[in-house]
Amino acid sequence: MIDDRLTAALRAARRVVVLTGAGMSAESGVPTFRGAGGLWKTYRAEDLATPQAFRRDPALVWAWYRSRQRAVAAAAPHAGHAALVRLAGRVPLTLVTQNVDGLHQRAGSRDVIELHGSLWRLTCSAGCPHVAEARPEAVPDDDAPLPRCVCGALQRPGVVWFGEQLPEEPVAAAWAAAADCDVLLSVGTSSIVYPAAALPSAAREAGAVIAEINPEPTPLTAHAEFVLRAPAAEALMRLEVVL
Ligand code: BV8
Repeated sequence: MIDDRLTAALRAARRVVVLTGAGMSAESGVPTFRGAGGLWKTYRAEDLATPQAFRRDPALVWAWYRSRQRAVAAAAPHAGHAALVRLAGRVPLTLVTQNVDGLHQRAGSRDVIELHGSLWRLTCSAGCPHVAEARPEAVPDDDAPLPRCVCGALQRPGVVWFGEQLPEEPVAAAWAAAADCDVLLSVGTSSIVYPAAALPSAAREAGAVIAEINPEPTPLTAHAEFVLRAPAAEALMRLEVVL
């Protein structure tokens, strides 16, 4: 299952970047965006994950994010998250995630680079610097009053919506790591949302080899030297065995 050349590349790596997507959370029971039963199957991204959607109907957008907060609060990190924590003790690993659910951190991963923000962060829709943290044990009901910032404006989910710039610091850290890595491991992402989907190209340009863990092919597959056609937990635990 694990190509010896991948094992050798990981063992010799000065730095390994792991990029995760919603598929990394799937085995925790958190629905992906585009897969069967995915979130975008029920809703259209542009109807919910955009500033326009929030301006148009903040109550609908908050209801969607509150339902996702409840789903994540009820979920637990799986064996793949735990394997990744242990792998970080064996190889110099930088973890970059597109996920906003915080499951990597709950599993014990540290210094997680969150490209798309966090489901648990509340920021000000009017742009003031006040940031608050949502409490997983106390997610408000869908019809509860919408949260307000200390400045009086509505608070919004602290995630990156379509059409919004990604936060500068995480992007700079992720691209610096990709430019300096020997292996980039893409786990559980459809590799279609940019600029995150461009991170593997930055690693390849710097001479890294690409490995993809995904039960399905993606646009990255053709550019990956190694493809582990398996769910994240199984593949990451197999990697842990050989490293
Ligand atoms: C930007 C946070 C530019 C919110 C997300 C038209 C208008 C506007 C923008 C665009 C446009 N056309 C293109 C764009 C750019 C756009 C984009 O890329 N769109 C795509 C759809 C084409 N990008 C943006 O808008 C970005 N910003 O470009 O700004 C700009 C420039 C100047 C000035 C201003 C702005 C912002 C993108 C971030 C959007 N936010 N999420 C929230 O969570 O609600 S995106 C959302 O999709 C997730 O965050 C996730 O990160 C991302 C990608 O999804 P995946 O993680 O890959 O999940 P997916 O369901 O797609 O795939 C799951 C995979 O897992 C599958 O492959 C499946 O096979 C696999 N899997 C399933 N089970 C398992 C598994 N793998 C392993 N194990 C398993 N068990």
